[in-house]
Amino acid sequence: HGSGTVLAVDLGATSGRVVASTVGPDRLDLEVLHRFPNEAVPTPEGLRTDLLALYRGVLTGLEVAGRRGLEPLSIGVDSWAVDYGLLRRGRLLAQPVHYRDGRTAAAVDAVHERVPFAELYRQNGLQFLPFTTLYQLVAEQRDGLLDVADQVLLLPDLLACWLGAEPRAELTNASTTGLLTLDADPVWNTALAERLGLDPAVLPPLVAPGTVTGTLSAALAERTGLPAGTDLVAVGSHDTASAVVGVPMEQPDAAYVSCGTWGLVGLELDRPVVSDGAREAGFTNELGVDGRIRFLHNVMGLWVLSQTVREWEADGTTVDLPELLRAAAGTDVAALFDVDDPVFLAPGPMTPRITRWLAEHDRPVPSGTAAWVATVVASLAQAMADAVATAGRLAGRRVGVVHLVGGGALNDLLARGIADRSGLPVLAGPVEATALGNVLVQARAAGLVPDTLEGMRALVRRTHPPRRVEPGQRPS
Ligand code: LFR
Repeated sequence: HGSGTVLAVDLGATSGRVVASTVGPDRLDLEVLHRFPNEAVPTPEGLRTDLLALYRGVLTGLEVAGRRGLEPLSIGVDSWAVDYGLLRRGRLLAQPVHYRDGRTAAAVDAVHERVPFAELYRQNGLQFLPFTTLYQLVAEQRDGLLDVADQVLLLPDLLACWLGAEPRAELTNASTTGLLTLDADPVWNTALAERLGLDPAVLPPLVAPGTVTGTLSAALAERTGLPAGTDLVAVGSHDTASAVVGVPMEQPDAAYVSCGTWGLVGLELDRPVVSDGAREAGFTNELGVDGRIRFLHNVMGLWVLSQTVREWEADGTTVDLPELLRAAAGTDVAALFDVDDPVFLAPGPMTPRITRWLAEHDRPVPSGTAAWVATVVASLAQAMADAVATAGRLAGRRVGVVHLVGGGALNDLLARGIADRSGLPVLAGPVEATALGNVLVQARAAGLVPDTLEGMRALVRRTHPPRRVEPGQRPS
């Protein structure tokens, strides 16, 4: 294997970045070329994703790469799941609706009337989340918007198209639509789509991660200074699929927590688990790279903390989060709340919702910012530790270690909370697991890294060794 450079575009729920990585036999460097915010826009029509701002961020990142004289072998795009753009004859019809928009409420009932949730779960294996693409599409249908669209493109596939790729649906993200079959060789579930009144013709051809879907357009090569003909590679385009590629798991007893805005907590399996127990526990079977199953539960994640901090900042308080986390570490937690309660899903102030939840459950309400932060982080850690235990129980696996990757790996209070509450060692890092996973799938397509996920994860372990936190360990 030689070495080479690739570019990863990684759009998380709160920020996006363009990173360059040079990959070789013992090398997996990562440099963030450009980072930009991802802020949903509350419009009179509802909550929208600012796709143009994201695209501008991507272009700026590619321009930085061009100015540096980088000659990447390829570019790959990943983003949060489920959201999409509606197109007609290749043109985007409207700003994409943001998954936190409440418009699916009526569609959820309509879908479950036609296909009861238990049956839906047997077909697509997805935990109930009101924003799963199929509910969004049914809402769109009821609003008449699908009448004019001839194609639905998931956001990373749409952005790849704008860079020059063919319109495709990459499998890992396609699995979050709820419209894929659960077979070993998944295909669009056209029968399900039709039962829901959706025309399957709007769904683009599927491609597996690692497929070259086009080359950077001539116009963009010229604009950015990147080589004409740079390949566009479909990666694990669901950010969580890429993150799981980047988790340096070694043994089958490893669980993972991919923690950013969301906390995705579970196991990597060879086959889906769609038992009644898994359905009732809210466990999802999303497709991973190489046909692996991401058997996991969506925990509300750092969203709850970041919205809390935002609320204080909006009230004029200056918040130093690292300082608050240190103060929180020395604070007793009087009560936990259920971070998974759907009341915490929508944007807006958090402490009033948490206060109401605690009052309704006869639990004490924290006072002072440090006690609040301690309560939020402990509640998150508890939900994550519970999900690890449930995943092991449902899949019949003994869990011996928990990997914590993503931005949450920087949060020592969270890492210790998960270790203490699960009784398991936590291996924290890499923080940029998603970008690494994106990079690795491109590097493999170029023949730079081993063929297997195990080989790629060994490279992550050697180049980005995680930090070990034992249960009961005091802050260092
Ligand atoms: C994480 C994530 C989750 C998905 C949620 C909404 O960024 O992709 O996996 O459930 O965002 O798309």
